[in-house]
Amino acid sequence: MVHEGSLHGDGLTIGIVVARWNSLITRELLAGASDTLRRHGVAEGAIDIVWVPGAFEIPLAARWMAETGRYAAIVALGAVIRGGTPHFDHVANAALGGIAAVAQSTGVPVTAGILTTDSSEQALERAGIKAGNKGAEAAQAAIEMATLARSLRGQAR
Ligand code: INI
Repeated sequence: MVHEGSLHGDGLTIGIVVARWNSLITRELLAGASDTLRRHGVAEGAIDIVWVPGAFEIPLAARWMAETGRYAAIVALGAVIRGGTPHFDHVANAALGGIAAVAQSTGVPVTAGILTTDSSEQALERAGIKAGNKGAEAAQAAIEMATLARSLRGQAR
């Protein structure tokens, strides 16, 4: 038997955690994520948005959200830019490693819409200007993982 998630978001409640740092870019990621969720059937009232100061704070807020039991999946949005960040590697690793740890330990999918780029220009390109929108991709992945979880957990042994 083959299991895979669907892109039907109806009935799902999805959390979005988004960093204010580089908000010119993260607002575009948020727009892409929200639009994708709605276009795949997630109800407007079933999307909660949580703002945090920076990407470093995303994992803790994602954990608090996961622990409520309210969300089928959580979308993490941020932009860590090497040019402007002497401690780029630490912030990027803490954010990405942190959300992976939250997903693993809580069982709630947390998908990665966190850009890690060399420049603001590259980040903007990946936030909808030219090379896709990483927020939209992460939103789609959240629906796929939430529906996959539903499918797998619904299976009897
Ligand atoms: N946070 C980001 O989300 N992106 C960045 O590029 C960034 N830079 O450049 O430092 C950044 N720093 C803030 C960090 O995430 C924390 O909010 C801060 O250190 C307070 O804990």
